[in-house]
Amino acid sequence: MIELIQFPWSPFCIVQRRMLEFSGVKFKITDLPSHVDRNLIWKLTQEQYHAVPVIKDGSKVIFESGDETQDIARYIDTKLSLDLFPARFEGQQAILWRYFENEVEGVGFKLNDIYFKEFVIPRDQVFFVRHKERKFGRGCLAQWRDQQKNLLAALEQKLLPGDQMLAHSPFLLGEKPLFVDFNLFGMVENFLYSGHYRLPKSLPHLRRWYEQIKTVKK
Ligand SMILES: N[C@@H](CCC(=O)N[C@@H](CS)C(=O)NCC(=O)O)C(=O)O
Repeated sequence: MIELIQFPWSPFCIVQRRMLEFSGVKFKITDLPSHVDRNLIWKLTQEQYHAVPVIKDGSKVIFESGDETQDIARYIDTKLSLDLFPARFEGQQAILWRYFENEVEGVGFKLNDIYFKEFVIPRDQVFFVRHKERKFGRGCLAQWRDQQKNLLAALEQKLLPGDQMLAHSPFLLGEKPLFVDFNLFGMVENFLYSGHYRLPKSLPHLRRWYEQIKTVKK
């Protein structure tokens, strides 16, 4: 059975989790015991990787080989014959998922992180703050809280092209979901994780798509 090692709120983990649910296959979810303790994946990947997601499938362990790869998604796609990476859409998908993972995720995670005390266990909160401040500077979480309105407006703008695409088809690139639909779902679901937000009313097509991609089955 495929095992997904994850954090429940991680955008990149949500992508893989939703793809596995979509496939209908039985799979196991293992949450890392804490934000700090990466020993499970460090051991599984023979000391090559400490981020999530990681997939274990029998004796195979799959994790991203680079910053711009989709190794796990492609593995799940091939193994479970999902056809989420058809050759004719390869270029369009490559452009879209980079936009979603950089532009959309880059704003969405800050809006969710503002509420980190509600989903990071107390023992880990200092490490969570340290992790963020090492990357984004001292006081970054308080700054994001102060900038919440502007960040929400920025996210709405970043999501607008998706809404415009979805005005013409049920899924981003046509009649059926492709990898980019799951990818955008992961970024959006991370933004919504705290439960403090809804998708903007100004993006009706995206809101309709969200309800579909959240539950769609192969
Ligand atoms: N490009 C990778 C990104 C993975 C990633 O950034 N994972 C985050 C969680 S959302 C992580 O584990 N970062 C390392 C850390 O938090 O120490 C992917 O698509 O899987």
